Amino acid sequence: MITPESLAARFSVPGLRFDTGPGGLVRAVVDTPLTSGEIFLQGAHVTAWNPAGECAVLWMSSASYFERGKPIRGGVPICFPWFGPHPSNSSEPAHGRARITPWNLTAAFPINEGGVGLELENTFDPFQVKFRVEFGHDLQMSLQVTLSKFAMQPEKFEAALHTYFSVSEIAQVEITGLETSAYIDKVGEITRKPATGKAIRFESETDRVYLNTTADCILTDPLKHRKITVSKTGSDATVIWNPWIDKSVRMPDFGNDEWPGMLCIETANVSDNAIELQPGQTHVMSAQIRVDSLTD
Ligand code: TA6
Repeated sequence: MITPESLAARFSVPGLRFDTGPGGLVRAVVDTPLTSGEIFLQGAHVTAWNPAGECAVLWMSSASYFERGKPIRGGVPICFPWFGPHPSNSSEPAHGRARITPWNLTAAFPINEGGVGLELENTFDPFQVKFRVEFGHDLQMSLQVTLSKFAMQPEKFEAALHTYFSVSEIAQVEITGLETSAYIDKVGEITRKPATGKAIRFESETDRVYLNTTADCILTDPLKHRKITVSKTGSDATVIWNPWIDKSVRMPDFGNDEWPGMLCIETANVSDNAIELQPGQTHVMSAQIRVDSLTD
């Protein structure tokens, strides 16, 4: 049985402790002069990260489940080995099994001047998966996927770091970086649309899969006097989502009035950009999140 005590006995790093969070789910908590954060073993799910002096960067729903086998709403859900509904079996969970399964903590270590890094591992046959997170002045995450060398054939997977960001007011923010990317619009009938040539602003439900893009995304939030840069490697798709009013009401683990305070910028390989591995081959997708003050 994995308990906070058994983890504390194995992993001793300045600024790192373990406790039992809501729903009895075990989590690691980081608190140093440089940064704070938390990650649940279930789903290897980052639920908080704040560089020193910054208000909450990641968004969490006040209505989130914290139950074994149910996804946590907010932070950084890991969608793997498929994205969205299972392609052929509706009884499978949306966004794959990774985010609702306990992961094994395999390493914890200090980074730079007061950060903390953790590595977690899991197996979703025929894939072995490692998730590495570094809580520091920036938030760095990487998802390493290896197809078992005993696999009998190449296998495809989809993955997303489904990051929820806290924003001042959805109508007051914009996202730049995707102006030249075509996208799949998932609101209503799923359609492929050309690049808009413009920054993304939110006026209604928005659910877009931008394809063939390695671009940084910049979320500018004037009322919070900050911009958040999401950089990535090993990712060719970016998903942008805000549920707006009606979809929020349909989600029991999402407060009806929470939609103006959040949006998702998801570092992904999905749809046309799904990854195919040969037996024994490894792929790494990473995301780096940085917060800068807006000079007035
Ligand atoms: O990434 C956007 C999306 O695929 C939306 O379609 C919406 O379903 C969202 O993910 C949340 O999915 P979840 O299964 O966590 O409710």
